[in-house]
Amino acid sequence: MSADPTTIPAELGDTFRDAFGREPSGVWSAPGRVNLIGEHTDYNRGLCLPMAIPRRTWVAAARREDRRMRILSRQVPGERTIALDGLLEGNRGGWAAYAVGVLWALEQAGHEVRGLDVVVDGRVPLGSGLSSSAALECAVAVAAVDLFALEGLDGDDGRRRLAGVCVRAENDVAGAPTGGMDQSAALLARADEALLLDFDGDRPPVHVPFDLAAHDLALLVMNTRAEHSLDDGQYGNRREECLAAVAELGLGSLRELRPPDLERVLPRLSSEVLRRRVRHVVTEVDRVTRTVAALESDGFAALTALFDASHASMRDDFEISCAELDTAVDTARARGALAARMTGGGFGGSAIAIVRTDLLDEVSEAVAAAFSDCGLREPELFPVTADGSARQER
Ligand code: GAF
Repeated sequence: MSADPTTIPAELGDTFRDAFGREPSGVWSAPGRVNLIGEHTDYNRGLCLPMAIPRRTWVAAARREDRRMRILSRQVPGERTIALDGLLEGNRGGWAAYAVGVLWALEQAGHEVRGLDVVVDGRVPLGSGLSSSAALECAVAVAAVDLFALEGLDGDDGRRRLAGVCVRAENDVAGAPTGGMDQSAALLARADEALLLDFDGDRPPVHVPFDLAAHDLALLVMNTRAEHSLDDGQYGNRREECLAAVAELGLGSLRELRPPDLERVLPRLSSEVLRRRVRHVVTEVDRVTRTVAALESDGFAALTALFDASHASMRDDFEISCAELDTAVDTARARGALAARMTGGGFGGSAIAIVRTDLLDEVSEAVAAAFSDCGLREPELFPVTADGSARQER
Protein backbone atom coordinates (compact mmCIF):
# COMPACT_ATOMS: atom_id res chain seq x y z
CA MET A 1 0.00 0.00 0.00
CA SER A 2 1.43 3.43 -0.85
CA ALA A 3 2.12 5.55 2.21
CA ASP A 4 -0.31 8.44 1.79
CA PRO A 5 -3.91 7.18 2.01
CA THR A 6 -5.27 10.39 0.48
CA THR A 7 -3.58 10.19 -2.93
CA ILE A 8 -4.24 7.97 -5.92
CA PRO A 9 -2.49 4.61 -5.34
CA ALA A 10 0.42 4.25 -7.76
CA GLU A 11 -0.02 0.46 -8.05
CA LEU A 12 -3.65 0.54 -9.23
CA GLY A 13 -2.83 0.52 -12.96
CA ASP A 14 -0.26 -2.28 -12.59
CA THR A 15 -2.70 -4.43 -10.65
CA PHE A 16 -5.32 -3.91 -13.35
CA ARG A 17 -2.88 -4.81 -16.16
CA ASP A 18 -1.67 -7.92 -14.28
CA ALA A 19 -5.22 -9.10 -13.58
CA PHE A 20 -6.93 -8.34 -16.88
CA GLY A 21 -4.08 -8.10 -19.42
CA ARG A 22 -5.18 -4.71 -20.71
CA GLU A 23 -5.23 -1.04 -19.77
CA PRO A 24 -8.01 0.37 -17.58
CA SER A 25 -10.14 2.99 -19.35
CA GLY A 26 -9.80 5.29 -16.38
CA VAL A 27 -9.64 5.70 -12.61
CA TRP A 28 -12.52 7.02 -10.50
CA SER A 29 -12.82 7.66 -6.79
CA ALA A 30 -15.42 8.36 -4.13
CA PRO A 31 -14.88 9.59 -0.57
CA GLY A 32 -15.73 8.20 2.83
CA ARG A 33 -17.63 10.52 5.14
CA VAL A 34 -18.12 11.61 8.68
CA ASN A 35 -21.50 12.79 9.82
CA LEU A 36 -21.22 15.96 11.88
CA ILE A 37 -24.63 15.43 13.45
CA GLY A 38 -27.99 13.77 12.71
CA GLU A 39 -27.67 10.04 13.34
CA HIS A 40 -30.28 7.42 12.38
CA THR A 41 -32.41 10.26 11.10
CA ASP A 42 -32.17 9.63 7.33
CA TYR A 43 -34.54 6.63 7.32
CA ASN A 44 -36.88 8.62 9.57
CA ARG A 45 -37.27 11.36 6.94
CA GLY A 46 -35.08 13.57 9.09
CA LEU A 47 -32.05 15.81 8.70
CA CYS A 48 -28.35 15.03 8.83
CA LEU A 49 -25.13 16.93 8.20
CA PRO A 50 -22.34 14.78 6.75
CA MET A 51 -19.16 15.85 4.97
CA ALA A 52 -16.82 13.89 2.72
CA ILE A 53 -13.33 13.09 3.98
CA PRO A 54 -10.08 12.75 2.02
CA ARG A 55 -9.98 8.97 2.53
CA ARG A 56 -11.29 7.63 -0.74
CA THR A 57 -12.00 4.38 -2.56
CA TRP A 58 -10.35 4.25 -5.97
CA VAL A 59 -11.41 2.04 -8.84
CA ALA A 60 -9.63 1.35 -12.11
CA ALA A 61 -12.21 0.06 -14.57
CA ALA A 62 -12.92 -0.89 -18.16
CA ARG A 63 -16.15 -2.03 -19.76
CA ARG A 64 -16.76 -5.60 -20.85
CA GLU A 65 -18.99 -6.65 -23.69
CA ASP A 66 -20.65 -9.46 -21.69
CA ARG A 67 -22.84 -9.13 -18.58
CA ARG A 68 -20.35 -10.06 -15.90
CA MET A 69 -18.34 -8.10 -13.40
CA ARG A 70 -14.81 -9.28 -12.69
CA ILE A 71 -13.52 -7.52 -9.64
CA LEU A 72 -10.64 -7.70 -7.24
CA SER A 73 -9.55 -5.56 -4.34
CA ARG A 74 -5.98 -4.66 -3.43
CA GLN A 75 -7.03 -5.13 0.22
CA VAL A 76 -8.96 -8.44 0.03
CA PRO A 77 -7.50 -11.64 -1.48
CA GLY A 78 -9.19 -13.30 -4.45
CA GLU A 79 -10.76 -12.19 -7.72
CA ARG A 80 -14.51 -12.54 -8.12
CA THR A 81 -16.62 -12.99 -11.21
CA ILE A 82 -20.30 -12.24 -10.79
CA ALA A 83 -23.03 -12.49 -13.41
CA LEU A 84 -25.51 -9.65 -13.66
CA ASP A 85 -28.25 -12.02 -14.74
CA GLY A 86 -29.99 -13.81 -11.88
CA LEU A 87 -27.97 -11.77 -9.37
CA LEU A 88 -30.62 -11.80 -6.65
CA GLU A 89 -30.88 -15.59 -6.84
CA GLY A 90 -27.21 -16.36 -7.42
CA ASN A 91 -23.71 -15.42 -6.30
CA ARG A 92 -23.70 -11.82 -5.08
CA GLY A 93 -19.95 -11.85 -4.48
CA GLY A 94 -19.71 -11.07 -0.74
CA TRP A 95 -18.13 -7.60 -0.41
CA ALA A 96 -18.31 -7.25 -4.19
CA ALA A 97 -22.12 -7.13 -3.93
CA TYR A 98 -21.74 -3.42 -3.20
CA ALA A 99 -20.09 -2.99 -6.61
CA VAL A 100 -22.06 -5.36 -8.82
CA GLY A 101 -25.24 -4.22 -7.06
CA VAL A 102 -24.73 -0.80 -8.63
CA LEU A 103 -24.84 -2.24 -12.16
CA TRP A 104 -27.95 -4.19 -11.23
CA ALA A 105 -29.63 -1.11 -9.71
CA LEU A 106 -28.71 1.02 -12.74
CA GLU A 107 -30.51 -1.51 -14.95
CA GLN A 108 -33.50 -1.52 -12.61
CA ALA A 109 -33.61 2.26 -13.03
CA GLY A 110 -33.82 1.82 -16.81
CA HIS A 111 -30.18 2.39 -17.83
CA GLU A 112 -28.38 0.21 -20.33
CA VAL A 113 -25.22 -1.29 -18.87
CA ARG A 114 -22.97 -4.26 -19.52
CA GLY A 115 -20.19 -5.84 -17.47
CA LEU A 116 -17.06 -4.23 -16.02
CA ASP A 117 -13.53 -5.25 -15.09
CA VAL A 118 -12.67 -3.47 -11.85
CA VAL A 119 -9.72 -3.18 -9.49
CA VAL A 120 -10.54 -1.56 -6.14
CA ASP A 121 -8.15 0.20 -3.80
CA GLY A 122 -10.11 1.20 -0.72
CA ARG A 123 -8.48 3.70 1.63
CA VAL A 124 -11.59 4.27 3.71
CA PRO A 125 -10.87 1.96 6.67
CA LEU A 126 -13.22 -1.06 6.48
CA GLY A 127 -15.74 -1.47 9.30
CA SER A 128 -14.80 1.96 10.66
CA GLY A 129 -18.20 3.60 10.33
CA LEU A 130 -16.68 5.98 7.77
CA SER A 131 -18.78 4.62 4.94
CA SER A 132 -16.41 2.40 3.00
CA SER A 133 -19.39 0.60 1.43
CA ALA A 134 -20.93 3.75 -0.03
CA ALA A 135 -17.50 4.87 -1.24
CA LEU A 136 -17.17 1.62 -3.20
CA GLU A 137 -20.70 1.86 -4.60
CA CYS A 138 -20.30 5.49 -5.62
CA ALA A 139 -16.86 5.03 -7.21
CA VAL A 140 -18.27 2.18 -9.33
CA ALA A 141 -21.38 4.24 -10.07
CA VAL A 142 -19.50 7.25 -11.48
CA ALA A 143 -17.25 4.89 -13.46
CA ALA A 144 -20.33 3.19 -14.93
CA VAL A 145 -21.94 6.54 -15.80
CA ASP A 146 -18.85 7.51 -17.78
CA LEU A 147 -18.05 4.13 -19.34
CA PHE A 148 -21.61 3.46 -20.51
CA ALA A 149 -22.34 7.14 -21.27
CA LEU A 150 -25.44 7.01 -19.06
CA GLU A 151 -27.71 10.04 -19.26
CA GLY A 152 -29.50 11.98 -16.55
CA LEU A 153 -27.05 11.05 -13.78
CA ASP A 154 -24.84 14.13 -13.86
CA GLY A 155 -25.19 17.49 -12.17
CA ASP A 156 -26.80 17.94 -8.78
CA ASP A 157 -30.16 16.41 -9.72
CA GLY A 158 -28.54 13.54 -11.61
CA ARG A 159 -26.22 12.81 -8.71
CA ARG A 160 -29.23 12.65 -6.38
CA ARG A 161 -30.77 10.06 -8.68
CA LEU A 162 -27.46 8.19 -8.73
CA ALA A 163 -27.40 8.20 -4.92
CA GLY A 164 -30.82 6.53 -5.01
CA VAL A 165 -29.43 3.85 -7.33
CA CYS A 166 -26.56 3.18 -4.92
CA VAL A 167 -28.93 2.94 -1.94
CA ARG A 168 -30.94 0.37 -3.87
CA ALA A 169 -27.75 -1.63 -4.52
CA GLU A 170 -26.92 -1.57 -0.82
CA ASN A 171 -30.44 -2.44 0.36
CA ASP A 172 -31.47 -5.02 -2.23
CA VAL A 173 -28.21 -6.67 -3.31
CA ALA A 174 -25.79 -6.22 -0.39
CA GLY A 175 -28.65 -6.63 2.12
CA ALA A 176 -27.84 -3.66 4.40
CA PRO A 177 -31.07 -1.78 5.28
CA THR A 178 -29.45 1.66 5.38
CA GLY A 179 -30.85 5.11 4.61
CA GLY A 180 -29.39 7.47 2.02
CA MET A 181 -26.96 9.64 3.96
CA ASP A 182 -23.72 7.94 3.00
CA GLN A 183 -24.35 7.74 -0.75
CA SER A 184 -25.59 11.35 -0.83
CA ALA A 185 -22.44 12.50 0.95
CA ALA A 186 -20.18 10.57 -1.43
CA LEU A 187 -21.92 11.95 -4.53
CA LEU A 188 -22.88 15.50 -3.52
CA ALA A 189 -20.32 16.77 -1.00
CA ARG A 190 -18.09 19.76 -1.72
CA ALA A 191 -14.71 20.75 -0.28
CA ASP A 192 -14.82 22.98 2.81
CA GLU A 193 -18.56 22.48 3.17
CA ALA A 194 -20.89 20.23 5.08
CA LEU A 195 -23.98 18.89 3.38
CA LEU A 196 -27.37 19.45 4.96
CA LEU A 197 -29.58 16.60 3.80
CA ASP A 198 -33.32 16.62 4.29
CA PHE A 199 -34.97 13.24 3.71
CA ASP A 200 -38.52 14.54 3.99
CA GLY A 201 -39.57 14.34 0.35
CA ASP A 202 -37.31 15.15 -2.54
CA ARG A 203 -35.52 18.22 -1.22
CA PRO A 204 -32.21 19.41 -2.67
CA PRO A 205 -29.24 19.43 -0.29
CA VAL A 206 -27.95 22.67 1.17
CA HIS A 207 -24.19 23.30 1.26
CA VAL A 208 -23.12 24.74 4.61
CA PRO A 209 -19.69 26.41 4.96
CA PHE A 210 -17.44 24.27 7.16
CA ASP A 211 -13.93 25.62 7.02
CA LEU A 212 -12.56 24.78 10.46
CA ALA A 213 -8.99 25.77 9.56
CA ALA A 214 -10.10 29.37 9.13
CA HIS A 215 -11.01 29.27 12.84
CA ASP A 216 -7.82 27.46 13.95
CA LEU A 217 -9.85 24.32 14.50
CA ALA A 218 -9.41 20.80 13.17
CA LEU A 219 -11.67 17.77 12.90
CA LEU A 220 -10.15 14.66 14.42
CA VAL A 221 -11.43 11.24 13.37
CA MET A 222 -11.08 8.62 16.09
CA ASN A 223 -11.49 5.19 14.50
CA THR A 224 -11.89 2.93 17.54
CA ARG A 225 -11.30 -0.22 15.46
CA ALA A 226 -14.26 -1.75 17.29
CA GLU A 227 -15.74 -3.33 14.18
CA HIS A 228 -19.07 -2.08 13.06
CA SER A 229 -21.29 -3.67 10.44
CA LEU A 230 -24.55 -2.46 8.93
CA ASP A 231 -25.85 -5.88 7.96
CA ASP A 232 -25.54 -7.74 11.26
CA GLY A 233 -29.10 -7.00 12.41
CA GLN A 234 -28.43 -4.31 15.02
CA TYR A 235 -28.82 -1.38 12.62
CA GLY A 236 -31.90 -3.03 11.10
CA ASN A 237 -33.33 -3.57 14.56
CA ARG A 238 -33.21 0.18 15.29
CA ARG A 239 -34.88 0.90 11.99
CA GLU A 240 -37.65 -1.59 12.80
CA GLU A 241 -38.17 -0.05 16.24
CA CYS A 242 -38.61 3.37 14.65
CA LEU A 243 -41.14 1.91 12.22
CA ALA A 244 -42.99 0.24 15.09
CA ALA A 245 -43.19 3.57 16.93
CA VAL A 246 -44.48 5.31 13.80
CA ALA A 247 -47.21 2.64 13.49
CA GLU A 248 -48.20 2.89 17.16
CA LEU A 249 -48.48 6.67 16.91
CA GLY A 250 -50.34 6.54 13.60
CA LEU A 251 -47.84 8.85 11.92
CA GLY A 252 -46.33 8.97 8.43
CA SER A 253 -42.87 9.32 9.96
CA LEU A 254 -41.11 10.55 13.10
CA ARG A 255 -40.32 13.77 11.21
CA GLU A 256 -43.84 14.92 12.01
CA LEU A 257 -42.85 15.33 15.67
CA ARG A 258 -41.01 18.26 17.29
CA PRO A 259 -39.37 18.20 20.74
CA PRO A 260 -42.35 19.95 22.43
CA ASP A 261 -44.61 17.10 21.17
CA LEU A 262 -42.66 14.48 23.11
CA GLU A 263 -44.32 15.03 26.45
CA ARG A 264 -47.68 14.36 24.83
CA VAL A 265 -46.82 11.43 22.55
CA LEU A 266 -44.25 9.39 24.45
CA PRO A 267 -46.73 8.06 27.03
CA ARG A 268 -48.76 6.63 24.14
CA LEU A 269 -45.98 4.24 23.16
CA SER A 270 -46.12 0.65 24.35
CA SER A 271 -42.59 0.38 25.79
CA GLU A 272 -39.83 2.38 27.38
CA VAL A 273 -37.49 1.22 24.59
CA LEU A 274 -39.69 2.78 21.91
CA ARG A 275 -39.98 5.97 23.96
CA ARG A 276 -36.21 6.24 24.07
CA ARG A 277 -35.82 5.58 20.35
CA VAL A 278 -38.38 8.25 19.44
CA ARG A 279 -36.85 10.77 21.83
CA HIS A 280 -33.46 10.27 20.18
CA VAL A 281 -34.71 10.76 16.62
CA VAL A 282 -36.87 13.79 17.37
CA THR A 283 -34.28 15.62 19.45
CA GLU A 284 -31.48 14.69 17.03
CA VAL A 285 -33.27 16.26 14.06
CA ASP A 286 -33.70 19.40 16.15
CA ARG A 287 -29.98 19.37 16.97
CA VAL A 288 -29.14 19.31 13.26
CA THR A 289 -31.18 22.45 12.71
CA ARG A 290 -29.46 24.14 15.63
CA THR A 291 -26.01 23.07 14.44
CA VAL A 292 -26.62 24.53 11.00
CA ALA A 293 -27.86 27.78 12.55
CA ALA A 294 -24.70 27.94 14.67
CA LEU A 295 -22.40 27.26 11.70
CA GLU A 296 -24.16 29.85 9.56
CA SER A 297 -23.64 32.46 12.27
CA ASP A 298 -20.01 31.43 12.82
CA GLY A 299 -20.83 30.12 16.25
CA PHE A 300 -18.68 27.03 16.72
CA ALA A 301 -19.01 27.43 20.51
CA ALA A 302 -22.63 26.27 20.33
CA LEU A 303 -21.44 22.92 18.98
CA THR A 304 -20.12 21.87 22.40
CA ALA A 305 -23.54 21.37 23.97
CA LEU A 306 -25.12 20.08 20.76
CA PHE A 307 -22.49 17.36 20.25
CA ASP A 308 -22.58 16.43 23.97
CA ALA A 309 -26.35 16.05 23.84
CA SER A 310 -26.17 14.10 20.58
CA HIS A 311 -23.64 11.63 21.97
CA ALA A 312 -25.61 11.18 25.20
CA SER A 313 -28.77 10.59 23.19
CA MET A 314 -27.09 7.89 21.10
CA ARG A 315 -25.56 6.30 24.18
CA ASP A 316 -28.60 6.37 26.45
CA ASP A 317 -31.69 6.60 24.24
CA PHE A 318 -30.75 4.98 20.94
CA GLU A 319 -28.23 2.66 22.65
CA ILE A 320 -25.77 2.47 19.76
CA SER A 321 -22.57 3.54 21.49
CA CYS A 322 -20.00 1.23 23.08
CA ALA A 323 -17.09 1.42 25.55
CA GLU A 324 -14.61 2.35 22.82
CA LEU A 325 -16.73 5.20 21.45
CA ASP A 326 -17.48 6.55 24.93
CA THR A 327 -13.80 6.41 25.85
CA ALA A 328 -12.81 8.33 22.72
CA VAL A 329 -15.48 10.99 23.19
CA ASP A 330 -15.07 11.43 26.95
CA THR A 331 -11.28 11.63 26.72
CA ALA A 332 -11.31 14.11 23.85
CA ARG A 333 -13.75 16.34 25.72
CA ALA A 334 -11.81 16.07 29.00
CA ARG A 335 -8.62 17.11 27.18
CA GLY A 336 -10.16 20.24 25.75
CA ALA A 337 -11.88 19.22 22.50
CA LEU A 338 -14.48 21.84 21.70
CA ALA A 339 -17.01 19.14 20.75
CA ALA A 340 -17.06 15.36 20.31
CA ARG A 341 -19.52 12.62 19.47
CA MET A 342 -19.73 9.22 17.84
CA THR A 343 -20.46 9.33 14.12
CA GLY A 344 -22.28 7.00 11.73
CA GLY A 345 -24.30 3.89 12.43
CA GLY A 346 -22.69 3.06 15.78
CA PHE A 347 -22.07 -0.26 17.62
CA GLY A 348 -18.37 0.43 17.03
CA GLY A 349 -16.73 2.45 14.30
CA SER A 350 -15.59 6.05 14.70
CA ALA A 351 -16.08 9.17 16.77
CA ILE A 352 -15.17 12.73 15.82
CA ALA A 353 -13.84 15.68 17.79
CA ILE A 354 -13.53 19.34 16.90
CA VAL A 355 -10.25 20.42 18.41
CA ARG A 356 -8.20 23.62 18.50
CA THR A 357 -5.31 23.07 16.09
CA ASP A 358 -2.72 23.62 18.81
CA LEU A 359 -4.35 20.89 20.95
CA LEU A 360 -4.56 18.25 18.23
CA ASP A 361 -1.47 16.30 19.28
CA GLU A 362 -2.32 16.50 22.97
CA VAL A 363 -5.88 15.26 22.45
CA SER A 364 -4.73 12.48 20.10
CA GLU A 365 -2.10 11.29 22.57
CA ALA A 366 -4.60 11.36 25.44
CA VAL A 367 -7.12 9.27 23.47
CA ALA A 368 -4.44 6.73 22.51
CA ALA A 369 -3.28 6.54 26.14
CA ALA A 370 -6.83 6.09 27.44
CA PHE A 371 -7.38 3.18 25.03
CA SER A 372 -4.15 1.58 26.16
CA ASP A 373 -5.06 2.06 29.85
CA CYS A 374 -8.45 0.41 29.25
CA GLY A 375 -6.84 -2.52 27.39
CA LEU A 376 -8.56 -1.51 24.13
CA ARG A 377 -7.07 -1.91 20.65
CA GLU A 378 -4.97 1.02 19.52
CA PRO A 379 -7.26 3.54 17.80
CA GLU A 380 -6.50 5.11 14.44
CA LEU A 381 -6.47 8.90 14.84
CA PHE A 382 -6.25 11.35 11.96
CA PRO A 383 -7.43 14.88 11.17
CA VAL A 384 -9.65 15.47 8.13
CA THR A 385 -10.91 18.39 6.08
CA ALA A 386 -14.16 18.48 4.12
CA ASP A 387 -13.41 16.95 0.71
CA GLY A 388 -15.15 16.84 -2.66
CA SER A 389 -17.47 14.16 -4.06
CA ALA A 390 -16.95 11.17 -6.37
CA ARG A 391 -15.04 12.01 -9.55
CA GLN A 392 -12.97 10.71 -12.43
CA GLU A 393 -9.30 10.93 -11.54
CA ARG A 394 -7.72 10.06 -14.87
C1 GAF B 1 -25.12 4.32 8.45
C2 GAF B 1 -26.19 4.27 7.38
F1 GAF B 1 -25.66 3.80 6.22
C3 GAF B 1 -26.78 5.65 7.13
O1 GAF B 1 -27.86 5.52 6.23
C4 GAF B 1 -27.25 6.30 8.44
O2 GAF B 1 -28.47 5.76 8.88
C5 GAF B 1 -26.16 6.18 9.51
O3 GAF B 1 -25.67 4.87 9.65
C6 GAF B 1 -26.65 6.63 10.86
O4 GAF B 1 -26.92 7.99 10.85
O5 GAF B 1 -24.02 5.08 8.04
